[in-house]
Amino acid sequence: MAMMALALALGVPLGTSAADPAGAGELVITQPWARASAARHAPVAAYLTISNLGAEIDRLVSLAAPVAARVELHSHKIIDNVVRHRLLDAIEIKSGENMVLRPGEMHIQLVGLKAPLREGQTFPLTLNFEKAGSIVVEAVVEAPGAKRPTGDSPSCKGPRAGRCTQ
Ligand SMILES: [Cu+2]
Repeated sequence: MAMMALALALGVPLGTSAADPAGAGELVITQPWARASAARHAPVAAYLTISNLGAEIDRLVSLAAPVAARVELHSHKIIDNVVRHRLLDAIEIKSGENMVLRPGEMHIQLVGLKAPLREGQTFPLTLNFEKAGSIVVEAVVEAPGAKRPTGDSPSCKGPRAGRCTQ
């Protein structure tokens, strides 16, 4: 109890502890959002920003969402006027870096949607990092062609944040 009171007094989030190894991963995920489905079976892209406040590099190695059969990391390049998406194994986030996934660049692809995503709904998206472990964020669905999120989406702080909506 005394420990909890101390943690609250210091503003330390519960669920993390002072005993955690320093620099083992301090990742902040902000503004997770996705585009609504344009057609019933079309894949949908999702975007977010990963900030590495820790002292060490970390890697986003896989993702999952209950709304889709598969969640992939893609690069986005235009070659001979054709948009090419390439599957990435992982994304590295260096210490102090903000990795921004946004339309026309690196993105998350939701493949095999179980139902079309509708503007205004939210869904949990799990990011699995090599060092920080799993972080679950609640992604907000924006209009089909949206270029950016309309409002402040919920964000989540690692390394062991679990499911969070604040
Ligand atoms: Cu893609």
